Amino acid sequence: MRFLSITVLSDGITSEVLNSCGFVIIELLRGLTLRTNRVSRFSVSAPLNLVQEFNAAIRNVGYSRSEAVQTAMRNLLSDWKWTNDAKGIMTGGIIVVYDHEVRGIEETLTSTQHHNQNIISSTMHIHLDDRHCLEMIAVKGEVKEVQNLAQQLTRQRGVKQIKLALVALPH
Ligand code: NI
Repeated sequence: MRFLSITVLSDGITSEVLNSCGFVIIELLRGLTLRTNRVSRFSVSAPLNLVQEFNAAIRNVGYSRSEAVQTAMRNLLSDWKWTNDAKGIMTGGIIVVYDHEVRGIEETLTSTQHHNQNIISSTMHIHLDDRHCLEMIAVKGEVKEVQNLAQQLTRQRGVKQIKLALVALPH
């Protein structure tokens, strides 16, 4: 008799399955569990070096890949939800990391910022290495507009990371 365990992608639910009849049973149970827990499976494409770094980092923390991706998804949702629910004038910064060798990225980022000059106070450009740049865009404005700007920047090809840090104006 062999003991096998499978981990099912859902809210941290792990099923220990006693298997004596081979993988058919496991697959059946997995299908059943997936249906009953309303779990969705999906595949993700990412650059190899990003995946390697991710795997090493989560190994250190003792996270499974599914748990780590779920945490990242929740963090992203709570970041955006926070700004979705917020109203009024906020101030802070948008940090954008991008690959300046991607064709057209510099022009696109510049023109996006020109179109949003009403909410941008200033931009600091830092050359990170031969290929990557970081822009720290200081913003102040209606939170919806700031969020729109961040979303426009996020969609640009060549943009690798965006962080939005906003605070309400003190009363
Ligand atoms: Ni640069």
